[in-house]
Amino acid sequence: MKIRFNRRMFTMMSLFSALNVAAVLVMRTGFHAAAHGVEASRSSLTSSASEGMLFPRESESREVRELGGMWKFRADMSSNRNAGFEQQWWTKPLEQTGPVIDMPVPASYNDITQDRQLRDFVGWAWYQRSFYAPASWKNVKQRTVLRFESAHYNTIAWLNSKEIVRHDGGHLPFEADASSILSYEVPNVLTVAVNNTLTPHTIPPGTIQYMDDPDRYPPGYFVQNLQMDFFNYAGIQRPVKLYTTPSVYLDDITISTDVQGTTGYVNFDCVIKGNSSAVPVTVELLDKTEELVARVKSSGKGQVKVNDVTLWWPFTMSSDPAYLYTLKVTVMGSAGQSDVYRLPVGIRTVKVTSTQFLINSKPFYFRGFGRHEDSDIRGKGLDYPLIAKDFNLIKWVGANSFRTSHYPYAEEIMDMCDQQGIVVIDECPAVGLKTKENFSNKTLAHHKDVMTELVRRDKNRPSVVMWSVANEPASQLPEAEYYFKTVIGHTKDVDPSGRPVTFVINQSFDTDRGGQFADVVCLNNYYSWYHDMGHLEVIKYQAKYNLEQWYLKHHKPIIQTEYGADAVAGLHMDPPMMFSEEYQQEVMANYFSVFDQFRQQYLIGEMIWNFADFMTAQSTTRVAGNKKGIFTRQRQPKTAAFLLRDRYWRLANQTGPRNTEL
Ligand code: BDP
Repeated sequence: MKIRFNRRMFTMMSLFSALNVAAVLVMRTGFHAAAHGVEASRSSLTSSASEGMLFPRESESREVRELGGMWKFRADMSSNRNAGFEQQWWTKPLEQTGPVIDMPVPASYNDITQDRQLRDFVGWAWYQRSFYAPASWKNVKQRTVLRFESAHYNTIAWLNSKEIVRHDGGHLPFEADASSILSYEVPNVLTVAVNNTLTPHTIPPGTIQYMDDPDRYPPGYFVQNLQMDFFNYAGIQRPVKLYTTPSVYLDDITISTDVQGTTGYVNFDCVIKGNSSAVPVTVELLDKTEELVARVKSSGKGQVKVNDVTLWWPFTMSSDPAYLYTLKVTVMGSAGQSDVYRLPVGIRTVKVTSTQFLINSKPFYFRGFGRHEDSDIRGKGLDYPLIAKDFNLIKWVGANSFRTSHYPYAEEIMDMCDQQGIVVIDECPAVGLKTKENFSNKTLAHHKDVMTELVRRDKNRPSVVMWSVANEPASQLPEAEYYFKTVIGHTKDVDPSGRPVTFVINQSFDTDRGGQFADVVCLNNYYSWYHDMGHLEVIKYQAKYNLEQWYLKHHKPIIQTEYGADAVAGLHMDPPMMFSEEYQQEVMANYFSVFDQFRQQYLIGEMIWNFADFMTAQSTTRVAGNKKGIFTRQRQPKTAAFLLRDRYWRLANQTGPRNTEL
């Protein structure tokens, strides 16, 4: 991606992280540094990490309202990208600052217009909209929370010209209590600035490279280099919501489940806020038909016992997969006002041995995908028709799992996984940690924050069976050893349910230093694609040798988390050549023959790269994006999809009762 900036902008971007840029800009416009600077925003991140982040769900005590639709939008195209801060755009209607366009929320802004500059824009993009708050919200006995399901990458939001929240990092939610800032008789104005700059210390990292040669580049020319293989889509990509709770409310709940014989156990730990003294909490477990299974009164911590439990099983492992109970939590507030929150709960266990991955004590074989949140026009914007289509395709193929490569997916997607029995390896956005700088203490501290936020968000989900703390880091570097020991250890500390933790490796078994800390070895390789090009016959040898060596080294189960080949839909070549549909099929068939040798041993899964074609930065190896999908970007099957479908259903039939007719 090539972007033109002047030298001053480059200096600021390269010297300071996106967040620091905000701080510098604000200081230059005369605000008090301590209140608006880096330290202030860091501490607000830390304090928000200590609060709950329960997905907003409606109930008799809670209202949820989405602020979706067309917002006013202006990318700050000023040469230093500083105009928004210099002119304080959050203090006035955005259209009074200059030209604005309509921008849908949620969506990435990059592919909405015909403007190449906006597609490849780096810097602050400004959004604004107004809304009315109903009079019923003007009530001291309740609070109204403003929530962003995510915005990419660094965000500052102002409500009625007052800064209300800022957040460092994409793909994860953040929120703030808006009660004291809301207006009632007049419209409320919400302004949001989002900066997509990636630096060596952001997750994912990136760099700005300055092109100094005046004979070859215009003055001030530089490029933003990505260290990942997907387009850096940006903007408010997931819903913005307002939701209410009573003033005494359930802030967080952590559950873990266990099974002994035919009895299930749900351990719960509630955090109640809004009252200094302990308040009574009633926890009820309801079955699928809303029948009461058990009721426990406590001060927030306890256990629910379920006789003749119906377990949460992955898709195709039971005739009734993905069974969800509802944990209804009622917090008794003052003056008879109670808060009610309903958490879907799947009762299941997860265990890893040296050769197996056990769900409910049964061996689980991951038949899945690496995926992306990616589609035409929307970029990474949340889109319900796309979500529904993708889940239909996942099940049509007979898959039972995917990895959220390479960042946490929307909670609306995670809900579908819980409800449909699709097992998830939940990955954080640490993709492309390649340099020593990417393993600095600064990155490590941020990486730990990100894992805390991810676990806080997804800890109660039955579909999530393992955390992935990174994809393809330079794990051969000496720095990587302490780094992965620390991030994996931290992730285990913050997830009391004890899920296994991994990261995805593309280094060689004899140089990698991080795999020793992972519970499962996850491997990516592209035999006969990135090397031995065109030589399909080497796959059987190289894939076999690699699996054997990794197992010998760690004696841990292995998942092939990526393999595959690009295929341009409709390009046919026989004998197969690279980029043809036939070549993609042959790569798969050769890998399958190796997988079949190790499936009964220690190979516990295969995830093809990728579910669908997706957009990347421009390069000679990419034909308008990465074409390794078995579906096109428009979700039409390539021939490979039929091959995979044949295999996945065959494997499904060997391992358990399937619940869909072929
Ligand atoms: C792997 C990466 C993935 C890429 C894929 C590829 O994990 O993000 O898209 O290779 O090159 O290295 O297709």
